[in-house]
Amino acid sequence: MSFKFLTVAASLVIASTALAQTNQLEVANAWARATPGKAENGAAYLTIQSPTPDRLVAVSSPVAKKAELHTMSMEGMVMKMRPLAGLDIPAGQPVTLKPGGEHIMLEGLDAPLREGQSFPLTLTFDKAGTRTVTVAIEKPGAAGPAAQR
Ligand SMILES: [Cu+2]
Repeated sequence: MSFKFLTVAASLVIASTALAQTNQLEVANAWARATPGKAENGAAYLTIQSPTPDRLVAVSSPVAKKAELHTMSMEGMVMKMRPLAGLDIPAGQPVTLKPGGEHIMLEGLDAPLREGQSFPLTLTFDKAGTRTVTVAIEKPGAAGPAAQR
């Protein structure tokens, strides 16, 4: 008589993370559309990722008199923009500001945003403090950032 021992190896598969581990809040892929000559306003877009919950509370840029966090939504057939007091950044989940949604409004541009140029943008977070990123200016009507640089 022989017993067959089935050894159930409780194999704890520890998934190795291929993703870049960040231990602090990061802002990436900041971009804006070029603006036509007389436009006084522009918008900037970017992606924010944080390992811990945080909140974007203020934005500023030297190229505009005022920078504001905005949200955009359809109300009936009309696109409406509203200022936001802040934007929550959940832990570990990238938050992307993009055309048609949340964006950073640049009001009172000193000069048109020209394709190929860039400008600095400073974001202030509740916990992570400030981050200054370089915003790449893409062509008018661009749908997203060009190849990551
Ligand atoms: Cu806006």
